[in-house]
Order: sequence, then structure tokens, then C-alpha cells
Amino acid sequence: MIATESIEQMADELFLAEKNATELDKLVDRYPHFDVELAYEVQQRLVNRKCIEEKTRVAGWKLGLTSKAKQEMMGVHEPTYGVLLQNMQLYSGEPISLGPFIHAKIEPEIAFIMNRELRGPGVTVADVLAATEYVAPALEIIDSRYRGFSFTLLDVIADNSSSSRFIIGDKLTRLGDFDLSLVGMVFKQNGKIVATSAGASVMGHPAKAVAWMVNKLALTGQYVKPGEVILSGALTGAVAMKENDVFSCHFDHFGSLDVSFM
Ligand code: OOG
Repeated sequence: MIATESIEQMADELFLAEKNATELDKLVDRYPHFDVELAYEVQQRLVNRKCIEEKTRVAGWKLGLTSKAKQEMMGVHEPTYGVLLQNMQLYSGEPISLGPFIHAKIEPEIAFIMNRELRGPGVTVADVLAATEYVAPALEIIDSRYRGFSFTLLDVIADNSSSSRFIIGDKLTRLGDFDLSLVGMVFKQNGKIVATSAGASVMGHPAKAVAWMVNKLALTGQYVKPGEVILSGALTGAVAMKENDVFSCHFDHFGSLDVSFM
């Protein structure tokens, strides 16, 4: 059994590591009897503390480790979810300072903007698509609080799935006569292609990842609310940024998005 004080302590360690931009040793090595349920409890405590101290609110959700590319890169073979807060959202056009990050990386994703409540269990891909107002290109900046960006499944869940910042493209597209799994994507760094992918890299279909998450949220009585955004998971491996880098993702059907760093 892990005592409530340990859950609080783990959340506090993660909160301070982010605030002070310092690396943390993995929790699994230090807290025995840690499991997935407890890891999500730590995540929830961490998110609650961030909401209070940073005076922010929930903006939506993110999936992590939904693609083979990401699972192989990180050595974690199950998807996870995390919470997006309003103060994590940044906008294209303004260079982003690398100052606050520990060792951040960037990755391209498909964002869903929801128009109605989605509550599991039993949510299907069709339910997710019916509740989707728009899809849009997105770039997610992830920044693990663990030393060397190295973690286990439990560590990364507790760390809010490495959430740090996110940027959503201005062009919002209604789902129509195209298959999200076949939407192609080109990811570039300073104009050079670093990876190409398609929607299907995310669990076969990005809406499948969203359905997976909604059904997991139901285990703790949580659900997706109208207007929330969901990042469905990276389509490629993540890339570390350096000063003056420009990253862009170009999607078939729903446009492109770029961000620069300073
Ligand atoms: C975990 C989060 C990964 C994704 O989309 O795969 C993620 C990590 O790799 O740090 O957000």
C-alpha cells in the first residue's frame, strides 16, 4: 500500500521539478508498490496543484505513446493520457523561449475539438467522430521531468504524460469526406523533412486513441466536456529543439502549422 502522503510527495516532487526546471530520479525506483491506478492519482494531484498555484484551468486532454514510433523511442509499449491546462497553450507566430524547459522535444499531432460531452465506458470511434466539431494540426512540446528523459510507464503517467505546451493551427476543419487514418503528414525542421507519417500511425486511427482515453477516464468518473481539445498522440518520434529552430507540420486536408524557438 502506498500512503496518501507518498502520493502527495510524488506530485510535489514533479511540480517542483517543472517549476525549477530540474531533473528528477524515476519514482518507480524509490516508491515500491506503485501501480497504474496510483500513478494516475499522482497525475491528478499534480494537475490540481498546478491549477491552484498557476491560476489556470483544464483545457482538455492529451494522449501519449499511441504510435509505434513513440513507443519504440521511449521503450514504453502502452498508451497513456494526461491533462492539458489553459496556460500550456502557445500560439504560432511568436517565437517560443527555450528558457523554461528542462530538455523539451516537439512532435506533430492531430487535435480534436469536441462539441459535446463524451463519457465512457463503451465509447466507440463512431461516437468520437460524432462528438468532434473540428480537427486541426497541432504541435506538442513535451518535457519529461525525469533525468535524461528516461522513464517507465508509471513514471510518465505520474508526470502528466510529459505535458508541457501545445500549439493548435488556426485552420479548423470539419470532418468530411476524408478518412482521418489516411491523412498524410510531413514534419519539417528548418525546412528539411525529419519524418513523414499518416493518421493511421496513431493506433490505426486517431479517433481510436481518443475512444481508448475516454473509456479509461470513465474508470475514475472523468469525462470529456464540450469545447475541450484532445491531442490524439504524436504521429512520429519527438525531436529536440535548439535556438532559432523552426518546426512545421503539413497535413493533407487540414493545413499546416509552424513554430519557431529562441
Ligand atoms: C511521453 C508522452 C508522449 C506522444 O504523443 O506520444 C506523447 C513522452 O514521450 O515523453 O505525448
